[in-house]
This record gives sequence, structure tokens and C-alpha cells, in this order.
Amino acid sequence: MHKLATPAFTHPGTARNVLLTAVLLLGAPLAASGQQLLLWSDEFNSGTAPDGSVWSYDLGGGGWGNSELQGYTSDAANVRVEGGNLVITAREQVLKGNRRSFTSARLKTENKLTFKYGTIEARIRVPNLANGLWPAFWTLGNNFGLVGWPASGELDVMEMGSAGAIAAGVVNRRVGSTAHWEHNNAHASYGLTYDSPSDLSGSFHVFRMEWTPTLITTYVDGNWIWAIDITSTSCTDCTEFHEPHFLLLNLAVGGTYTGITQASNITAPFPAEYAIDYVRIYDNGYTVLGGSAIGGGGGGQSMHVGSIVPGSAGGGPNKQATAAITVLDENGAAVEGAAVTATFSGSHNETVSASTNSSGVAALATTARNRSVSFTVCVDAVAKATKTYDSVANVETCDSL
Ligand SMILES: [Ca+2]
Ligand SMILES: [Ca+2]
Repeated sequence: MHKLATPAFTHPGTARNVLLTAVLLLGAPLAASGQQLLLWSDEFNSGTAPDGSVWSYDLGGGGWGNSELQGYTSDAANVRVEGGNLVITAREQVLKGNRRSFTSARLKTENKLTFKYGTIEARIRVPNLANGLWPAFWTLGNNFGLVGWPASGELDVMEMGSAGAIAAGVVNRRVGSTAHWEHNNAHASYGLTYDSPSDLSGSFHVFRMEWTPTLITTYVDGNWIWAIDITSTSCTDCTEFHEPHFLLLNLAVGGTYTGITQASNITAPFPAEYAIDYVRIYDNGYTVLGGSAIGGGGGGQSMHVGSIVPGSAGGGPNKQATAAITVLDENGAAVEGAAVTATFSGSHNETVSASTNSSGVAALATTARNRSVSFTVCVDAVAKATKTYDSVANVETCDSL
């Protein structure tokens, strides 16, 4: 749970449990998914610095809303690619009067690589966390810059180094996964932890998040950590988890998650290296990629309809029929700027068109209005100068409400 750039912010502690009754807790691990198509990866196998077309940095100090002690830099001393890994190094400097300061790095794919749904996987080696190190592999909604936190939504696939883990003597064994979102204008969250039987520090382990339109589940080395039902009936006000997110990787020093906010209480050995062998995104049948790194909204040659979500807008006798139609290329990437034409029939009878946005979604609405809303909508055409419309590849062509 770290995200915002507003140093004065503190999490409303009372919000944490409010939503538990509304969230279906899944008691049993789900079966791991079968073979999935790799859509994107960064293997960190070349170069000496992270690929700037994918990664950018959050820089500076100020606590990051969590009383963290480090300042983030993009210096090679704090972030480099070496030996097939992305390596984030936390360092300390002892100043006059034994005053200690810390530097580290925080990388993100904001606007460059986004994803909605999918299997997100990273192979990670954390350092000895001792007291005070807080590594994380997590996501924020890509609308973070517009709507802020927690309305952007946050998914923590992996966090380690919590105060509870330190107190229990399992700091290098306990992994936490948590969702944060906005509910009734307040912060809501739900998380669980998993205690590995063996020390996870110093060796590589695979952390994975399975994110579908109904369920988010996390694993470490195939062991179930946590799940949250994100259907609207179970997780009300959770539109955050049906929007594109971006990735973050960072190693914090101190902070409220660790329970340590005084530099003198940090006992972790420095320099401390947080290594990531790869980050991969697999298609789980729902995945939509976006962002500048994958060709400004889809680098593929052809496009098809990925999904149709029929709905309505307005009230009383003035209800419009609507459809959110997603267009993807053959790589599963969102296609921006495609003109989608579709015909509504039933309570509303009209052919309308709209262009897809950066998430590949065309929001169609009839000008026709009716008191009842019961219709079928079928896609007639998808057009964009640089791509061919492969209607045979459509996941669906018609849908009804
Ligand atoms: Ca919300
Ligand atoms: Ca690698």
C-alpha cells in the first residue's frame, strides 16, 4: 500500500475492514491456469539500464504518503540492468552526527504499458529484509494522474517486510497481497498474507496475479496468497478493477507498512539488492494491453471485436441504449482510433458509430430514447486506415440486454 505523492496523507485506518462483508472471501485455492499466450514481457536480458520506452521513475522523498525514509533516484547506483536482471539497490549514507539517509528506486510503466485483466508474473529475488526493507510488485490504475488515489485502484501482488511479519519473526517468509479502492468516497482495502515454509530472501521466486473480470488471485511459486471477487454484486463500487492498470516495482526503506519510521531503527544490511529476472503478461482470454510501448494502441496488422457490453443511460422515458465495444489487434492490444459502427434493434432501432479510445473502447449510444430497454446490438463494421477488420476473429459480434 504505497502510491500517492502527497506526503501529508495517512491512510484512514478505519476504512480497512468496512468492505469485508461485501467481499466474497474464497477459502480454497483455485486451480492454476493452463498454457497461456505470452503477450508481452521484459526479460531484462540486455542493456545496462531499464528500457525507457517501457519504464519511467518516481523520484524524490517526502515519505510517499507512508512515512518512508528513502529518496528515489534513477541513478545507476540505485537501478541497473545486469546479469539478466533488473536490480534495484537500496543504499545508505551515514552523515554527520551519525544521521542516516537512504536512496533507492521506484519504476513504473504508467502510460507506456497498461493492461486490463491478464496473468501478470514476475520472477523476483528479495534481499534480507531484516527490519525496515519493503519491496513491492504492484499496480495502479492508469487514470491515477486524473483521479488520484484510491479512486485509481491499487493491486499489490507482492509486498514483504510488514510490521506484523517482523513481530512474528517471519519477515523473509511472509508475503502480502492487497487491493485498495475507493468506496463511498473513502479508502477501502482487502488483503491477506501467506507465510512460506522457507526463507524467500536471496533466491528467486515467481509471483503471479490472475486477473479476470470476476476474480483476482495471487500466488507465490504456485501457492495461493489471496483472492478477491470483483463482480459488482460482491465488490460494489469496484470499477477500479475493470480499468487498465500499470506496473510498479520498488524497494522502500522504512514506512508505516514496516512499522519503522525512524532511520535509527532500520537494521537491514546495505546495500540491499532487489532483483527482477523478468516481468511477463499472459493472455487469460480477457487481456487488453495498451500504452505507447506496444505501438500507440496496438501494433498488430488486424483487429477484431474483443467484447461488447450492452447497457443503458438516462432515466424514465428517456433511456438510451448503449454498448461499450472493445477492439483489439491480433496481439490482444487495444486499438485506438478505430471507427465502430453497430446497429441496435428492439426497444431502440438505430445505427450509430463511435471511435475507440486509448483503451480500445468505443462508447456507443443511441439518440433514440425509450422507457424500456431491451435490445440486441450487432457490430456492422470496424474501420481504421492502418488495419484490416478480421471479423472472423471476433470474440462476439452481437450481444443483448
Ligand atoms: Ca470505486
Ligand atoms: Ca532475465
